[in-house]
Amino acid sequence: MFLSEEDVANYKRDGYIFVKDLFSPREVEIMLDAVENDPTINRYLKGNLDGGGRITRLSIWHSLNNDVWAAASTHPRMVNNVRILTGEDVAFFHGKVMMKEARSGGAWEWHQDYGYWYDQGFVFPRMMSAFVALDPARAENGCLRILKGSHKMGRLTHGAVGDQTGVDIDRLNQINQYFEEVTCEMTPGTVLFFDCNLLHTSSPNNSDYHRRSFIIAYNALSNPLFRKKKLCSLEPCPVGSEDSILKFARQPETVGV
Ligand SMILES: O=C(O)CCC(=O)C(=O)O
Repeated sequence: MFLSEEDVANYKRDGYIFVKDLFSPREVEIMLDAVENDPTINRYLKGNLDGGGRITRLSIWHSLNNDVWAAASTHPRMVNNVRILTGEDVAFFHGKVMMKEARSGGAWEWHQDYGYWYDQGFVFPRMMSAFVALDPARAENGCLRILKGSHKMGRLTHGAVGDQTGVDIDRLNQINQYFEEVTCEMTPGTVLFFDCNLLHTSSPNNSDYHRRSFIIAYNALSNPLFRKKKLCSLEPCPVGSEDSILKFARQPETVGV
């Protein structure tokens, strides 16, 4: 479950790496149960309009609480891989559950995460996201699409698109010919680790299938924040136990028939 030197080299070259089945079906089942029943989700829920006027719903928080989301964010399979890819210790920045419900979930415009985070005062782009598929993610239900290697351009200019922050579309139309577009179809439990300057987007979900995911953002400990309001922890992300997610099971294990 831990990434090799070759994986790290591929991540640096491409700006992303998939780890298939990083979380087990049972761990995913517990997280999906929490999407539907954990009050944290409703407490931090908000809706943003995409460029086409559709709502993208997400729930986002900036601290580790006593819940399954903290267990997943601090899980050794997660934190140790983020440390391996970053090459140093990391802090937890935020966690968010992306809803992308069947027939209603809106799009995410082309952007780099550092297009958002730069303005929050992070000095260097030493940051990454770990995208955990909770439902099967496919082209038809609006899975993530990325431009392989685009992180190497550094941060591009971003502006407002609906309620979102999107990359300058004229520039995108000029540069996209230089990169391969990868459609990130993922099975539940698979994790996509990606660099904060990797360009990515997703289409609306017009299908009959939800495409929910949990995304955790981490910041390298060596990356200072110059704003007084510190949205990100400055401490090393704690590392939990191997069975930490299972402790949040509310229901008996589903027995296959
Ligand atoms: O979940 C998605 O479709 C897009 C998410 C995204 O772009 C982000 O969190 O930066």
